[in-house]
Amino acid sequence: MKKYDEVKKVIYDPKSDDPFTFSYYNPEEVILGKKMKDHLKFAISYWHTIDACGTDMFGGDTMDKNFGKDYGLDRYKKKADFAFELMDKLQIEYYCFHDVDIAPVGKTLEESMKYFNEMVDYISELQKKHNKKLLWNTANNFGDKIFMAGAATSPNADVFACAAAKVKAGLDAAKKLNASGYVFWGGREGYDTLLNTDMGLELDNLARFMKMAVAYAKKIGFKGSFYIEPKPKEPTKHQYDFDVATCMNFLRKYGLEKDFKMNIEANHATLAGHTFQHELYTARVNDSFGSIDANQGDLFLGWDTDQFPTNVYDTTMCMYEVLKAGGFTDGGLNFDAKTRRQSNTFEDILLAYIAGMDTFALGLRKAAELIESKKLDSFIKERYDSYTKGIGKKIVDEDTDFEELYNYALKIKDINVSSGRQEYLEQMINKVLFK
Ligand code: XLS
Ligand code: CA
Ligand code: CA
Repeated sequence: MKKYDEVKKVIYDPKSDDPFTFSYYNPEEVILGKKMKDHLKFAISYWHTIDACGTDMFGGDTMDKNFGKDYGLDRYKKKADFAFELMDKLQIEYYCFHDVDIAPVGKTLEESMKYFNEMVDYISELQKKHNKKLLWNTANNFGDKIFMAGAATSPNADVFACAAAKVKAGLDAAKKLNASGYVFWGGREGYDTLLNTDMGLELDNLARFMKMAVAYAKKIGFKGSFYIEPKPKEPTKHQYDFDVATCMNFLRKYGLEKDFKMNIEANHATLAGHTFQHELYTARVNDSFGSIDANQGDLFLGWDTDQFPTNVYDTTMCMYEVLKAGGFTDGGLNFDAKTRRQSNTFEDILLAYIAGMDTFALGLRKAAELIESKKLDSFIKERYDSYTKGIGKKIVDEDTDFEELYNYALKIKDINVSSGRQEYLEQMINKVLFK
């Protein structure tokens, strides 16, 4: 197998046995009127790819991503160089980061901001040189011990202020780097026990925080999308942004539903007891589909393992939803995924991204086939046909009431609910996937 440095650029070559080629991802190929690269809008996650070294609860690093012996800013500059070279190799156009991913943390908040701003300038140059774009950035408002009881939902107002300072700096960076979006993932915004929690105040404060972020973005002219990223648990026992439906309820309560779209992560969907498709569909019917964190969990473990996506069934149904939602606008597919602890070489990073990108490319091809065949659409249309005429049409048109329905129902002679044909439909999907 080739060494990392020997792989200059991963290209589409479906007939090749070389594992450092794409078998399904052909960036310029047009599918349903759009190039694959524009359908998929792949991004690398800086935290997993550039920083994470394999540490888990039971053991330390299995990989070295220090890039030499330098400390401080020099090391972070080398990391950034590596990130942009990796994107070139993989033909990936976008990236995503938390503030602490790209710059060292200082002894004070002021020092951290200085490092952060210097690295934003450095990355801004790399972005131009390599012709890359920032899909979204965010603040790590959960790692430091001051955030142990939350950030915007902390019982301590000084913590709220520090969190706000970090998001302000992040929005300034988003504006400077021309990001397409900014993400709010709840971090430690949740609770472990209600015995010490004022849930009403915490939720009100979270909304106040988000309103201030929206106002500041407007003030500085940041035009990207704001996303909220649902997750049911981890790190707290109960997160306030549990799933898409819970987030929608929160946003609507505080009048924020026009300002935020959803960034939906596959592994978070399954942690919430939903399928990935359920979360995407819920966002679509609530006009809140925004962006995707592409990964997969391990259902046997039940925690947030952030694995690279290799399940074609899931990526097919995901891309089906993306196509149904009209495709990405500001959003994209961020690989919020890390190589397994035992996949600890730089070659593994390339192989993991190739697997993830190809799995999504294959999913896109299959989803396009499903859409073009119209089989699912016409089955569903027929199943709900009773709402297109007679009393059903009156229900849909809101042109009836309980009295009319009472009189109507009493006269019905025979009700025949048609078969749901689940097995037939599952077999139909298999034929599209495996023929
Ligand atoms: C953690 C989240 C996080 C967000 C960004 O589980 O996935 O990485 O995507 O803060
Ligand atoms: Ca995520
Ligand atoms: Ca995750």
